[in-house]
Amino acid sequence: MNTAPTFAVVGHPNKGKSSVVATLSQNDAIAIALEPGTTRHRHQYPLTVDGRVLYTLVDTPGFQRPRRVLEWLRAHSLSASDRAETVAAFVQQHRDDPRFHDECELLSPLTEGAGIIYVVDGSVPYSAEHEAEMTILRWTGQPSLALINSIGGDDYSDTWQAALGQFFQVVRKFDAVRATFEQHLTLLNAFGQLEPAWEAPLREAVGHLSARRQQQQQHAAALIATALVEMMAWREQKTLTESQLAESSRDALIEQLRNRWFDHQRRREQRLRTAVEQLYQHHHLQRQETELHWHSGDDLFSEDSRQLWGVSRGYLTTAGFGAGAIGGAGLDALTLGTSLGTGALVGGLIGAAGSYFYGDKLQFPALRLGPLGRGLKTASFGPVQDRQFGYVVLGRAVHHWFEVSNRNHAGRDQLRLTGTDRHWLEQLDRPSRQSIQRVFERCRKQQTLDSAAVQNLTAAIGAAMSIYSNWRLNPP
Ligand SMILES: Nc1nc2c(ncn2[C@@H]2O[C@H](COP(=O)(O)OP(=O)(O)OP(=O)(O)O)[C@@H](O)[C@H]2O)c(=O)[nH]1
Ligand SMILES: [Mg+2]
Repeated sequence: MNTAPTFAVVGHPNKGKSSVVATLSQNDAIAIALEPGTTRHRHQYPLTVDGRVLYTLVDTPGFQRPRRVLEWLRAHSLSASDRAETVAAFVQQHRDDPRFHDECELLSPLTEGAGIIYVVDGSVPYSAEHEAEMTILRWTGQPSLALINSIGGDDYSDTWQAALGQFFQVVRKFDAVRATFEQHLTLLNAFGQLEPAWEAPLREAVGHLSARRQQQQQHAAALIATALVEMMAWREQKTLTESQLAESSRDALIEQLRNRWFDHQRRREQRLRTAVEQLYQHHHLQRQETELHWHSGDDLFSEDSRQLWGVSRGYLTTAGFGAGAIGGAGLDALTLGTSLGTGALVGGLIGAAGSYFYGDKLQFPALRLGPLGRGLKTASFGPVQDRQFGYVVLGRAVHHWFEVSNRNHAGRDQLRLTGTDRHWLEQLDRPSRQSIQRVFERCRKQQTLDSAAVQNLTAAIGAAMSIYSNWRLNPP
């Protein structure tokens, strides 16, 4: 079996070393901050897939006294052949010397065999003060790669490129905070070229990471499918005795169940968000998103949500339902049945007017009492009858998945989810549309779902995710 390589990320203080470590180890728990000196000690971050370490990154503090170190090295080296040993001797002798604490921390992993990832800021001009530290790194004799990470807006990468080329085997531009997954893989391949012993393990690492990314997408589709089915089919229920029913006002009962139903849907959507974030190892993500919300007083989504995420009549027609089928109640509100039998669903017939899609003002059907069973009644609210509900939830979920799956683990800014144009889903192929719509209809009518229907739904969501990615990565 191949041994997994280790890379130490080194450089000046505050140039994005920890950001590079976070990106390449896909770990969003690493401290990254504006203040220089954020990283005080070396720390190893392995990247594991299925319990197997593919490679390890070592985060280190920045150089503090490189010229003094170089002076010492020069004074103690007899010839070019003993340079690596001289660096090791320096670390050995200065381990407890507070003046060289940071240098010892960053040089130790190199003396133990780690490869070098040297990080500079390409948005500030090159200066010769870096030459001492670059010389020290060259003395270690380890395989080396330099990354030009631009923190500010200016670009001095050409002069950096020329200077770094004198000291490092490979020089690349790499945006520590915005690098994509593909750029991450490209870097691993470049490292494989540096050191023959690393070629095979890094090629395997690229293979494992790519395979995991595909599995993550499938897993995310399954998470979204499960949440959608639960949300579409959700009913809020309350069992009442006949006398309780007689005492409670019908409006208050509806209000109570309706609020519970909305709360449940919001919480369920949040749970889906967290599950997708965990899947992509974003454990500390700050997210801002408008909650699923409805106009108070009626049960339809706000016009905004519809505009952003709803589908058109044309879409629904091709999903296997005539345009005439689109009209319908928002929520099929309150049903009353005995606690022993299933609730008799009260179909609400709603008049249509005004809204962009079908604009019904929801009216609750008259309360209907089922036959008495031991004096108990079950009042239930839901499932949702608004056919756009599922599309709004789906659109929001796919958008969130896209942002999370493409988010770099060095990002510490808030993830703000705002809407996008709704027409992307309309590129979905007809069989996928039908798979989605079929499940929505079965949930709406409280019919049971077989596993094949859920699998088809998952596959259709997978197709929707690909369309959305394509549309975002290659805008028309
Ligand atoms: N805009 C932008 N900011 C970056 C980039 N890379 C790093 N930063 C910011 O620069 C600051 C320093 O980043 P760190 O990754 O903590 O740098 P470091 O080299 O580990 O710093 P020390 O541990 O203090 O030596 C942080 O505020 C980062 O968000 C980048 O590519 N673009
Ligand atoms: Mg750091």
